Amino acid sequence: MYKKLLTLCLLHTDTHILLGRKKRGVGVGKWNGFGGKVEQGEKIEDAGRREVLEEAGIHLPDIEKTGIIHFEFEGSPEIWEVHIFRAKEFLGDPTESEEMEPKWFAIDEIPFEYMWQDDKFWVPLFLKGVKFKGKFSFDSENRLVSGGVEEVIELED
Ligand code: 6OG
Repeated sequence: MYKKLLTLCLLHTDTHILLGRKKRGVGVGKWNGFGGKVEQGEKIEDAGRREVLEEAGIHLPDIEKTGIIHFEFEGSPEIWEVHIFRAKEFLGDPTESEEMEPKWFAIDEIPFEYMWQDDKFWVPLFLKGVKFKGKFSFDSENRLVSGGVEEVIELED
């Protein structure tokens, strides 16, 4: 098993979150936050801000880490460690890219049936404003097999 570091950033206002519909690659067609792989030598937070700029054309002056989730996929030797960030301040308007079609969703209209199956477990904690850690296992067809999240006081960098 080896670990791959990824980021996932959600813009969050008092009433809405910004998601993007993935246009290619793993998770195509699903609504998700913005993010991707952390490059060699890059700070995790900088990787998250870079991905939001690349995928949605938005500059984030400041982001806050809210969760860390480990994902395993049946038949894969990789563990994906995804660092989840909240951005409350942002510069620019969401712009469609080759990777993502962005859209604001009211907090009571989040399209969980068109998102990764783990999201309904941790997005409520994200919205509550607490920190969380979790672990989920998926089968080889990307269906959720097991896992869960819990609230924590502190997260490591
Ligand atoms: P690229 O392939 O675009 O990075 N990601 C997940 N997000 C959720 N909500 N659930 C999962 O369950 C996920 N697995 C990966 C991390 C993939 C992007 O998708 C996120 C990255 O932001 C399995 O480089």
